[in-house]
Amino acid sequence: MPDCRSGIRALRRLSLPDRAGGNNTLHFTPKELPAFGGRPAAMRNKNSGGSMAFPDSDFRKIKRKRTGSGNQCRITIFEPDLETAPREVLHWIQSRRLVKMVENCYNNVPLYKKRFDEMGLLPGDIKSIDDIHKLPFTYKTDLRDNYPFGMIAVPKEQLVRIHASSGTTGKQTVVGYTKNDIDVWAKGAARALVAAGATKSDYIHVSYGYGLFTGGLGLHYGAEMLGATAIPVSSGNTKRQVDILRDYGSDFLCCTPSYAMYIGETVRDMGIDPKTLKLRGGIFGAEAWSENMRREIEKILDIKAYDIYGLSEIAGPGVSFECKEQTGMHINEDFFYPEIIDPETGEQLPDGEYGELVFTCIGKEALPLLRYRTRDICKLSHKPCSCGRTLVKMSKTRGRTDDMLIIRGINVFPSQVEHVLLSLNMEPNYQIIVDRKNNLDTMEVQVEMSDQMFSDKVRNLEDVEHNIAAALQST
Ligand code: DLL
Repeated sequence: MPDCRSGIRALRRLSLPDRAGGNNTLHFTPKELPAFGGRPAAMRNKNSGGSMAFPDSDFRKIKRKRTGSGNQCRITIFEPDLETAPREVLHWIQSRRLVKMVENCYNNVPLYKKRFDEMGLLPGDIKSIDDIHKLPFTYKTDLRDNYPFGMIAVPKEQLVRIHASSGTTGKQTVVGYTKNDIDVWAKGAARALVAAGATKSDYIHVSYGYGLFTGGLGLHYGAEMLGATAIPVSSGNTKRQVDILRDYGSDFLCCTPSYAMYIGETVRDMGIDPKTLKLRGGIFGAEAWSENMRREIEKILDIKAYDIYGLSEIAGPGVSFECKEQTGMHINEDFFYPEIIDPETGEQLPDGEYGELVFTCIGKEALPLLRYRTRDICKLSHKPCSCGRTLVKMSKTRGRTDDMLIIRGINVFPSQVEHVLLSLNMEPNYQIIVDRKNNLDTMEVQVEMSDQMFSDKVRNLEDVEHNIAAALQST
C-alpha cells in the first residue's frame, strides 16, 4: 500500500503548472484553479458585484479521498480536486477550456475555419460551455477526408505519438498526440484504474493489443501514471497469459470483456482454481457487454469487473470509467465534454434520454475535435454518486447509429469489406455473418463467386480465399 504522504505528493504533482508552459496552455496553475485560493477574473460574476460565480466555500470542503490511516492509507480517487469538484467549478473549467479550444481550432485547423466562416461564427461568439450548441459537428468522414494529418492543430515537432482506428473505407482514422495529450489520456486511464480499486503497489496485466489500437498503450500509460507496474502482455497466446497471471501475481487484468471470459475459461481448463490467483479486478472495454456477461466474468475469474469506455478520436480508453457503484461510467468531462443529441435533428437531449453521444475535446492540443459524433447511443445522468465523484455518468451503450461492427474490440465497417472486395476486382455482393463461439466474436465474409473467380482447381479457390482474408486483415 502506498503511504499517505506519497499520495499527497502525487496529488500535488498533478496540480502543478503545466509542464509545457506557455500562454497557450489548456492546463491550469494552482492559482488559477479556485480550489487553491486563486480568484480568477473569469469567475467573477458581473451581476453580483464581482463575487465568485460559484460557492467558493463548497470547493474548500472537498476532502482528498483516502481510506485507512498512516501507512495503510489508500487513495480511492486519483484526482479528487477535479473528480469531486462542485458542478460550478467544472462549469468554470469547461468554459475556460472551451474558449481556448475554439480559438485553437479556428486558428490551426483549416476545416474548422472554413466551417465557422460558412456559419458566420467567430471564435469570440463562444464565451462559455453554454454556447457549445452553436458549434458545428465533426464527423468521422471529416477525419477521412483530411487523411492523414489534415486536422492536426500543432506543428509536427510537437507530436509525440500517432494512433489510428478503422475508417469507413480503406483509410484509417489517424489521431495525433502531444506530450500533454498523452498526459491527459494517461490521467483518464489512471482515474479508471483507481476507481476500480487499483493502487500503485499493483501489477496491471495489460492484454489489450499494443500498436495503432489505443487499448494497450492507454492502460499501460495509465498504470504508469498511477505509479503501478504495467505488464505489457498484449493480446493472444492465452495459456501464456494465464501463466503470467499466476506466476507474476497480477492484481488487475485489462482486456476486452470477451477476451476476459476466454481467459477465465482457459484458467478453468488448465485446472487452476481462480481463488488461488491474486487477481482482484478487471477493466474491460472496447466493445459493448451486458450485466450478465459481467456476472459471468466475475464468477469465472473471481474478481470485480469494471467497464471502461473510450474512442481513439477523443483519446482512447479512459474517456469514461466505472466506479464501485457500477451504475454507469463517469466521464472525464474536465477534458471531454459530453452531449447527448437526437441523431436526426442534432438537438441536445436532457438527462435520462437515449441519443447519440457527442464529445468536444476541451483539453487536447493535437487533435482538438469539436462536437465529435461518436455514433454511440447512450444516456447521461448527473445524479449524485455514492463514490463522491461529481463527474456526469454515461450509461452502457445501447448500439450505434451507424453500421459499425465491433469484433473482439476491432471496429469493422461493412464498407471496408466492400472496399477490399472491389480493390481485388471481386463482386461487391457479399454477406457478413457475425457469431460468438466460446465467448469470442467471429466474423465470416461470404463472397459471391463470379465466373472469373471460379476454377475447378481447389488450390486456386483457396488462393482466392486466402487473398481476401489477408486483404481484410491488413485493412
Ligand atoms: O475501443 C478504445 C478503448 C480501448 C476503449 C480499450 C476501452 C478499452 P476505438 O477502437 O476507436 O477505441 O473504438 C471506439 O468502441 O465508439 C464504441 O463504439 C466502442 N467502445 C469502446 N469502449 C466501449 C465500451 C477503443 N466500454 C468504439 N462499451 C466506441 C461499449 C465501447 N462500446
